[in-house]
Amino acid sequence: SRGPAAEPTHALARGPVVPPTRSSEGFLREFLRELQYGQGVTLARSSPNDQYLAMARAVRHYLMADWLETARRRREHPAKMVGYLSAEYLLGRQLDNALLATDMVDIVQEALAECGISLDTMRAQEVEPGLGNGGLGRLAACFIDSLATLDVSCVGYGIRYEYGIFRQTFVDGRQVEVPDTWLSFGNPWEFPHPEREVEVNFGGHTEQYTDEDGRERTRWIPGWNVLGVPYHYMVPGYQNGVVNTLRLWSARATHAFDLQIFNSGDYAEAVRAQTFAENITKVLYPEDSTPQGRELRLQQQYFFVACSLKDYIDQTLPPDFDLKRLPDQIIFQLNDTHPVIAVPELMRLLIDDKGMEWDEAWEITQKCFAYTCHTLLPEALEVWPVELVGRLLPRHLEIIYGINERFLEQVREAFPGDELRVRRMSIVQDHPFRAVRMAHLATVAGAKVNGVAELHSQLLRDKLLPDFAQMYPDKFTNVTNGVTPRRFVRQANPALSELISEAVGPGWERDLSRLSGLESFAEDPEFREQFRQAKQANKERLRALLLVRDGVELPEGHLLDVMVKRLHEYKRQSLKLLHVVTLYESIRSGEVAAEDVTPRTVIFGAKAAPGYHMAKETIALINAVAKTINADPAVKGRLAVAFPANYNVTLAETLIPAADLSEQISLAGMEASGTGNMKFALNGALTVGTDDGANVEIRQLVGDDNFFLFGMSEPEVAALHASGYVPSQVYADNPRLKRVIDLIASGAFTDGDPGRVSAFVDDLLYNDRFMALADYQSYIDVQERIDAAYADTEAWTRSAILNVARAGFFSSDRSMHDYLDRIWGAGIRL
Ligand code: BZD
Repeated sequence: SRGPAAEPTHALARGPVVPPTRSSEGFLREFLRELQYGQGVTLARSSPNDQYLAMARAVRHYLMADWLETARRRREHPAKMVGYLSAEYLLGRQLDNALLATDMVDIVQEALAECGISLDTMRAQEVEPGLGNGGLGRLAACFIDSLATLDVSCVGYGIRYEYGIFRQTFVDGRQVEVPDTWLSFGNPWEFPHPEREVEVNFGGHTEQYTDEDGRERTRWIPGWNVLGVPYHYMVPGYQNGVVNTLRLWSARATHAFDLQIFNSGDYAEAVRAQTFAENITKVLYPEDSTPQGRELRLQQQYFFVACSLKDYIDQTLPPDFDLKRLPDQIIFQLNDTHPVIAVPELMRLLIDDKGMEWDEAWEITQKCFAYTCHTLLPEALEVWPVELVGRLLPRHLEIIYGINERFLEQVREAFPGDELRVRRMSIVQDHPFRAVRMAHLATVAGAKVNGVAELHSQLLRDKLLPDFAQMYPDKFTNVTNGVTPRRFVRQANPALSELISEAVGPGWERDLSRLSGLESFAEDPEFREQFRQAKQANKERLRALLLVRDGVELPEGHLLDVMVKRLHEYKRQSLKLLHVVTLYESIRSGEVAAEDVTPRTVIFGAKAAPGYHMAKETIALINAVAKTINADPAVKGRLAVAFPANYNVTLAETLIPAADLSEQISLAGMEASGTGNMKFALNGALTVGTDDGANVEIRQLVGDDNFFLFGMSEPEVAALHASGYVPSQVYADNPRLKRVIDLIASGAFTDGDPGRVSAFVDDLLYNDRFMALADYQSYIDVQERIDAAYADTEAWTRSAILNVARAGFFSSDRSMHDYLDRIWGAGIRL
């Protein structure tokens, strides 16, 4: 039951939630109260962490009335809701986001100044919640931001990992992972709700029984269970009075475990059980593209979707709700296949718990889910061994078989006699081992299936799931990704934001199409000068940060060439490295005079999955090359390489606004979309990129003159594959490339030790799965054009401004409108 036992008698207790006064004095009062009564310290004795926690809580007060009011409004006017199911949310720091959403920066700055505290010091205290690997997790964070800003009813469901993505350090240039202890100094942004805990079952077996009406039924007798405790996070819209909720689940041992302690007297054994339960949400898996099929990961996936469905059905819907109407109330968006086990879970709830018949349950289920695919790499598609699913979730395996049986009947009906097709499409594969193909399950169950950029959605239909596209042509659609302009322009780039506001007026943060108003300013020399000054200010801010953060001294006046993203062979950091070594070699060999070279600093940022050997070798080689080049007086002032460790959202916010050149150089047909590419364009960097993912759309919008395209197109890549690609031949035929690879192979960057580079070199020469060598010459050529283009300052600035003016499409607000139009359908109110 909720609410007080008796009607309150005092007016204060009856009244609405009163937000604190919006003034620096009002904030000061909240801050000091939190410091003294919350933290239990005086200002004089408080540490920066005390101050940060107190001020974060004080900021939170200004969102609370809106949060409660948004929840009340959504309860009283029930519109269809989006349940965003994602195993990852790469949120980034919360403080600035909250200050911006409440428009409190100036007020807070003034109040803190009265205490002798700098806002920047407070900002630096926060450890970002790194509950994601990369693009997929960051996309989820952008989407919930946009849904709040658009006042769409949405709950984000996910996992509260105790340890997020590892902190990357370098030891002798090699990546060493350190646990991310983001919770160790306290987390002022979350609200635990232990009273809303739910039970989640695992293991055991199923049995048949006959119910009172004589119907044959199945029940699941679980072997063990854990509790899920929800932690709520505020998701504020941008200065619009809306605050949605992100609900992250944390695993606890059940009370049954406590009882075992009591009964068995074996305390140590009982504590082990406790630890076992809590392991489920202990750590984020750092693999971003090669799922390892680990039992704990399937436990995580089932844990969070079981918690979320149960929470929604039992706690969010009214008690007497008729579940036939479920599709009118909610659409669960599946962020990749990670939450797909929710499909058999909903079937189980409807059939076993609510007594529905299969066909009715399936009709409902198919309307409640939609699936977003984020990859094109076949090895990234999740499959779960049947043995494992059967052991962990025996009832779900039966339901999956039931879904598959009926589905394959339909395939046979639609394509009689085509047993090969039946085997290709089956949700359960036999080879190379019996396993559940989660993407097939998602595609069969989902009302819609979408890719994340036009090209990706096309390739999804043509190459990854062609049989399904043939069978269900109307299921497939595209929604091109987007990024939130609040965090990635307004917050990350105040200098540019001010310029934009002066030029096109206020409000562009919520309607990014207004950036088109900048178009004419590209022709205005005075505006161009101001634009350059903003870029310069951002470069200086980056210089200052890297100096204290990494002890790195960036040279001044260089073209800033930035490649930041997860380390993966398909993204081709190796190709960028070949370019760096090419520049170096051409100066060293005297082929070009140092003074004729456009001064350039190349910045890398990338984490490698801890078990991904080649990716870690690449990191070591980048660091080795950087060390050699930065120490060589022959290239001093002309070429520098920096690789700050632990690239994350926080670093991105300073790095991206400072960049001149954005590296988006994946092999065409491999990068589903990319979202960093959008952030760079919106911050006035020019892109050097292949015709891949959302690069295609960026180029179409900003225009060929303002984008540096190179490399093979996807059809060309396919043709080269088909005709047989021999990288060693490319090497043999290109003297420049040969010199570069030979230099690396000689050990010139590894203290004369060729052994440390042989894995890298051999792979390029004899494997090169992602065809870096095939695109090498084209890449070198385009980089030469870039050097020349950068020398023409006015033309470069003009192009940079046009990138900003024409990139408004890449707001995640637009992505959300597209999901509403193409996937979520009517009934979701704006
Ligand atoms: O998703 C990325 C794609 O590689 C990008 O092209 C795309 O822009 C973004 C957003 O759609 N995919 C991921 O980031 N994938 C993962 O992080 C991931 C994590 C766990 C398991 C598998 C993949």
